This record gives sequence, structure tokens and C-alpha cells, in this order.
Amino acid sequence: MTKRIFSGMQPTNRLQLGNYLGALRNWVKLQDEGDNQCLYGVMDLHAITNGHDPKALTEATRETAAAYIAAGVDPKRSYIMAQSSVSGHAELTWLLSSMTQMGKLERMTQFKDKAGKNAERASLGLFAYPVLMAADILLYKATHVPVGEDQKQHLELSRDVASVFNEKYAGGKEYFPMPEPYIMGTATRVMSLRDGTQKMSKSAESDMTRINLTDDADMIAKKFKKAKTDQGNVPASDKEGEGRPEAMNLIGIYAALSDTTSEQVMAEFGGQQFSALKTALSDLAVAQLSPITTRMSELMSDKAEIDNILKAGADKARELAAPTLDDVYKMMGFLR
Ligand code: AQP
Repeated sequence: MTKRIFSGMQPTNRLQLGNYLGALRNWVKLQDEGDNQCLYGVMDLHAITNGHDPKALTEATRETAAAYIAAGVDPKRSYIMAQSSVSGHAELTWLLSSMTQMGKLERMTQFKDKAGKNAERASLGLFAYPVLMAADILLYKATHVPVGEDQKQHLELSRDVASVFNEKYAGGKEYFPMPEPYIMGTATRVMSLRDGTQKMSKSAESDMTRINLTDDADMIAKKFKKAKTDQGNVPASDKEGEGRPEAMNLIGIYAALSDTTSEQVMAEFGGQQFSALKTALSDLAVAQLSPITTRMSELMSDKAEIDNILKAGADKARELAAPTLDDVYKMMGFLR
């Protein structure tokens, strides 16, 4: 069976190493696997829910698309589009929002995390984020969604919304397939370089917490050199690494970049000073990321070309989505 895969990233800032190791490089593998049909959106509608700068959004949208392509997503085989250019995302969100209970949205931990103590001031968009995500997936009848740990709860809500629709408007038939989480064997959770208990994030305030896909070799070396560690040496086992999140994070990043396991990294570096691991890590990161960085900057030098790629992707995506949106309107009783 052909798997239809949907995923995306928010153009909230420049992509960081966690986006690459946890998602992007897996997308490329999925594109190259079997006869998967992959759609990778630049999720600009999601990106405005926490306040945004219009110019920065435009640039980040292009740069995110450039990162996808530079990392190996092929716009000829996979769909790459800006979410906002396919109006079905927003339309379906409205239709689905009327069958999503507030109580379910209130239980979403990401809303609680992102809204923080100031939930009263958070936007309706941030609260409704999971409904937009459900629409993103269902609009294309995606069967599989590569997700990180933090998105599992949202995917569960998408499944819930799909079954409510199927029950209410499709007479219990599976009009929307239940989207399955696609957990990649190599899925990695990359943590901040300054605090091993926080995930590396492109919108975290300090740039020193993350490696950006646009960082040059010197910057990568500087960030790893300054990465927080502890007084001890590199742990040689999980037991030695207990309660040492920063140390285990560097080991995890090394393992992910070198396609090995943390155990192998600990066998190689265990007992040595952190400086040895940090130097090796910088070299490895530079070797893996610099071709992507170079390609991104080539792509960004021709913005019209990126815009064309996004436009072509949106045209294809719109075509794919149109019959579903039309069905949904009709099934819900709208005159078409
Ligand atoms: N640190 C991470 N480790 C592993 N995977 C990660 N992802 C993000 N950070 C890490 C994965 O990247 C994809 C895109 O994420 P997103 O842009 O939708 O937003 P996010 O997950 O909230 O990522 P950021 O970088 O933290 O963005 P901001 O700062 O805007 O919130 C997802 O598949 C995610 O799992």
C-alpha cells in the first residue's frame, strides 16, 4: 500500500540541528523508501500563533523550503509547499473546529507549555493549533505522520477528530483514514546546549542553545566548545550518565550524526575529557552540515526560484486536496 506521508515545520526562525536530526533527515529517508507519497509543508499558518514579524516570516518561509531541498527533499518527487498557499488548510480547520471539544484542547500539554503562566493572553490560534494540525493531515488523507514525542498528543487529537467526522458525517465509514504516527528508528530528541533538560528549539532566546543549519564551521565549533557540561569526564555507561543530561545530550548528538549508538560513543570517548568529545563532535557536525549550509545559501541567492518551487508544490497540493474538501463540505450539508 502506498503510504501518504504528511509533515512540516514552522518557519518561526532558522532550522536547528534538532529539526534536522529529529525530522528532516528522516523525511529524506521516507521519500526514498518504497512508493511513499510525501508532502512536506512549510507551516506558516502555525508560525503566527505566538506573534510574528511579517518580513521575518517571508524570509523564514523561503529559508525553511531551502533547508528541505538542501537536506535532500526533492521537489520533483515530494510536495513542498507553504501551508497558507493551499487555502484548504484554513477552511478545513474551521469545519473541524466545530466538532472539536474545548476540553480536549485544554488538555494539550504543548499549549500549556507555550502559553506558560500567561494563558489568558495566549492567542486563540495557539489554542486551536491542534485543529489546524488535524486539518493539515486530513486534507490530504495522509496515512502516516512522522512525529516526535512532543507531537504525539496532537496526532492523537487528529485521529480523534477524524473519527468524530467519520461517525457523524460518513455514517461510520472510514472516510478519513486514521493517520498513524511514523516513529523513525533513528528518531532523536536533541536538547539545548545550555540546558540538557530543555529541547533544542529554533525560537529559544539564546542562539548559543542551538546549532543552526546556517551556522558556519567556526560558529559550530564555538557553540560546542561553550556547551554546558559538568565536572566529570565523558560517561562510559548509561549508569555513569545518570542525572547528567548535558553529557548524555552531546553523546546522543554524536551518535545521531555518526549513525551509531550512544553505547558505541561511550565506548569510544568514555573516561576522556569533554574537550575531546566536543572537538570530534564539531568536526563531525561541520562535515555533515556544511554541504547543506552551502546548498541552502546557493538556493537563497535565487529567491524567485524558491518561490517557483513553492508555487508548483502548492498547485499540486491544491489539486490533491480539492476533492476531499469538496466531499467534506457536501457531507456536512453545505450547498456546493
Ligand atoms: N530538539 C529537537 N529534537 C528532535 N526533533 C525536534 N524537532 C524540533 N526540535 C527538535 C522536530 O522538528 C519538527 C518541526 O518542528 P516545528 O517547526 O513544527 O516546531 P517545534 O517542534 O516546536 O520545533 P522548534 O524548533 O522547537 O520550533 P519552535 O521554537 O518554533 O517551537 C518536528 O517534527 C519536531 O519533532
